[in-house]
Amino acid sequence: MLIARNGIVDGAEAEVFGWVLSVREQKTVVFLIVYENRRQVQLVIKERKLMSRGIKQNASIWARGTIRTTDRAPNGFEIHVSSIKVLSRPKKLPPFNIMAAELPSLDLRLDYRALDLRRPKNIAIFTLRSKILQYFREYFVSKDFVEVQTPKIIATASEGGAALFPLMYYDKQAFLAQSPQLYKEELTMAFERVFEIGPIFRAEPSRTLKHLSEAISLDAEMAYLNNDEIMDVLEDMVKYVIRRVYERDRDLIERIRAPVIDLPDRFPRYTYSEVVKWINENVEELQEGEDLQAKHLEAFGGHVGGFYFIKEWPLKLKPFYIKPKDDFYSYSFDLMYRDTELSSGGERIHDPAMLRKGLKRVGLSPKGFKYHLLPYYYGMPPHGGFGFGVDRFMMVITGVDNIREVVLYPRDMRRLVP
Ligand code: AMO
Repeated sequence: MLIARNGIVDGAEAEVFGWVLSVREQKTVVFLIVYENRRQVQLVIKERKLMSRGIKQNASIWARGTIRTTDRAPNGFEIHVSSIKVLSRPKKLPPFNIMAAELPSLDLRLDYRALDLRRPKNIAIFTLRSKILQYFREYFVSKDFVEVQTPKIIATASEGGAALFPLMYYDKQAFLAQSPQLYKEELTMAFERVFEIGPIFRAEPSRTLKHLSEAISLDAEMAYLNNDEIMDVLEDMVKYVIRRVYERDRDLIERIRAPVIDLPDRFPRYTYSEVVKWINENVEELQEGEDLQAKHLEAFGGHVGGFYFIKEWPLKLKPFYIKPKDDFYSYSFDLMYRDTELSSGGERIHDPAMLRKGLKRVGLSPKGFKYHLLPYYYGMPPHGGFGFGVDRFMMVITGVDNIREVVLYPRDMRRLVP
């Protein structure tokens, strides 16, 4: 907390509470870079008796002094210290220097995550993450959506049975929610347009750079829109947020050294069949109906470049609630950035008899979905929406190649602490 009387002007008195990022000692002067509220402030100590306080990296301090404006300091000013107190001294030598040019392994950094988060790049990444969440909300509020929170302890699967975390709910079996899917669909009955930003839990035995056991999903669901109109909303949302970041947060982007993303006028939209045809011509033989594998998406994503949609997937590759287009294809889409899937969505079935058929198609029992099927008999509107991976989007925006870098305390197959 910087308290500057009369603002940041040369000669004004200021007080700082913060923690020490670095200490640079010279013969007649000590420079401290202190983080106060995620911003760097340079403190200059010239008085001998203050210099001998033994202030180290990571200590929390209070200081008072006079502001001097200068181009040499971060943010254009430094504080010439007249009094300084250590409020908390590190008790141990840290396992790594948060200012080191060479990074320790991600595993070691995650073991000491709270300390690792003090690295300037991390402070920038997670400040940006917070801003981005704010921009998502801004977008949805401006489009008249209602923000909702749906239960995370649930009784039935939504994305298929395999990837659930079971738990005991008093004397019953329950699960952690894989997605707000069924609730957000039901909520279109009353609210027409809803969105939620919350955790999704996936017990996927995958050890990739893009999968977590607990991820943050931005889910939107809207009544009365068709597949292409839903893609329009998703595309508009992504563009809004990226433009906002480049308008407002250039400093954070620079500190992260993130690549600047080109936004085309329109994200290209390919049907699944068009992609399969391209794979057959350029990569290897692939049958209609087979899922696209990582190597296919790498090749196709490399060919297209940035953002693009793959739409109208075979029904058999999509969950039970997706609306069939015909016997083989569906009204569905994935939003991709190169080879990374950022979002999937589509139109949904709103007829109860068809929904029962959908459940049976994937081997789920309509009995288990009794409470979800109920509202469908009372005038469920046609609706659709998407789930968008916030952590994956952060990977794209920051240019990191491991999803764990953009999550405060990642959860994966091997990590449950801290
Ligand atoms: P899906 O399962 O494709 O769709 O998830 C939507 C988006 O969430 C992100 N995501 C993940 N991110 C990190 N780790 C994971 N394990 C993980 N799983 C998913 C991805 C993905 O594109 N109910 C549908 C959405 C809908 O139709 O509205 C669903 O959950 O970015």
